Amino acid sequence: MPLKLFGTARSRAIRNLWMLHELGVPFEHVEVALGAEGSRKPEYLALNPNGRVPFIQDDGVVIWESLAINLYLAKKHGGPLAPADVTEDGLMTMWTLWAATEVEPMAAQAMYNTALYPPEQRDPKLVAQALAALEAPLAVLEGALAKGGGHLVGGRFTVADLNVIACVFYTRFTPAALADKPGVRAWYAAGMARAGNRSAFALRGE
Ligand SMILES: N[C@@H](CCC(=O)N[C@@H](CS)C(=O)NCC(=O)O)C(=O)O
Repeated sequence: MPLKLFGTARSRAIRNLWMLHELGVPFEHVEVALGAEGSRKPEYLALNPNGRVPFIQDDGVVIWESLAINLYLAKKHGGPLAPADVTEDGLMTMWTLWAATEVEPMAAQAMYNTALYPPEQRDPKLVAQALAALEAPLAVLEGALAKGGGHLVGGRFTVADLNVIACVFYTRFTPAALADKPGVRAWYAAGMARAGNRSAFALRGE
């Protein structure tokens, strides 16, 4: 049975669609919507009790958490995106958890309050607060990319770059966040231009 990915492309499932296209792994995409009409229906709650997407079913196991799914896929299928050894594995896990904790929450706050919430619910104060909180981690990222020759681990594009770009993606409605980060901008643009990324984002019409 091929791997099954559950979750609409207009959700964090886009991260896994990107990864699966990079790897060229055959998979079935189950376009589950968000909430009561989708991810919270009993048949999906039975697979992911969080009621959220994405999640995968692979070899009889269900794995949720979009960024963890990508680390799993990298290690399972190998190749240049995957860790070559335990040191790279540690670094890729480090960058992934860093993105999930230091970047994603604040970037999401900026994104929702700039573009995704209905206009009357957007709070510019929260956007300013989020951008201020992102300054330090994005400076760390700029420095790491300068040191790493434009990549985070191993001098090549890996799942670490993919997972971190997937979180930096949430700053796309607040370009001020990256205004003084030319290294981050170039790395982000190169990642988003990759063939695997384009094939995945085509599913969102982007
Ligand atoms: N940390 C989780 C977050 C998953 C998540 O919040 N998914 C959203 C879509 S991007 C969702 O399913 N929302 C619907 C709901 O919570 O009912 C991950 O990265 O997979």
